[in-house]
Amino acid sequence: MIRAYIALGSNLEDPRQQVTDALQELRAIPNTEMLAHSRLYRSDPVGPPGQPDYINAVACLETTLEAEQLLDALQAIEQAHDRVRKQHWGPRTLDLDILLFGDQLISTERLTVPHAFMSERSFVLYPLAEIAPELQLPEGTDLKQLLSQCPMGTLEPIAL
Ligand code: A4P
Ligand code: MG
Repeated sequence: MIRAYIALGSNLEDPRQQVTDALQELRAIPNTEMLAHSRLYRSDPVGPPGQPDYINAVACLETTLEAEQLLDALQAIEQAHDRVRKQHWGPRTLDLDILLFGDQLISTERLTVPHAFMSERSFVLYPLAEIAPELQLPEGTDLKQLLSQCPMGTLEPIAL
């Protein structure tokens, strides 16, 4: 059993509903159980300007899948949400990223884990801290330390 943390993000076509539906769909992944998820958060877009606000959340899964099998399942959910890949860091109906996969360090063509930008992004760190406040990253950094270096900015929890 591996504990994996998944970041959810959407800024198109009713983002709040996209993320709420995706949380249900994560529960349906085979050989996988959802242990917890954060509230939904609203944040300003990071990346190309002029795109709508994002809704973000983080979920904790327990799985017997391999990391790439979990990525397959996440990408199938993205596809089902009519995700069209256009612009890097551009708007999307649903983005599902593997933040952490146990304490594994993964660097393959398809996967970089821990996720490349997680330690700088308030929309990842604050929802993550809500469900795993004592978390330590694979290389020993405390989540609390990352939070202390990352202002919350415009990020705000929204009522479910
Ligand atoms: N890939 C590599 N590592 C991973 C991983 N740990 N988890 C590969 C998931 N996928 C991973 O992803 C491209 C490829 O990354 C996949 O095929 C997979 O094999 P993508 O989602 O199609 O492409 P992208 O949009 O260029 O990259 P990515 O990483 O999803 O973008 P980011 O960095 O997540 O940025 N602002 C706010 N406020 N909230 C947001 O959620 N999100 C982004 C997207 C930008 N600005 C944002 C937000
Ligand atoms: Mg992605």
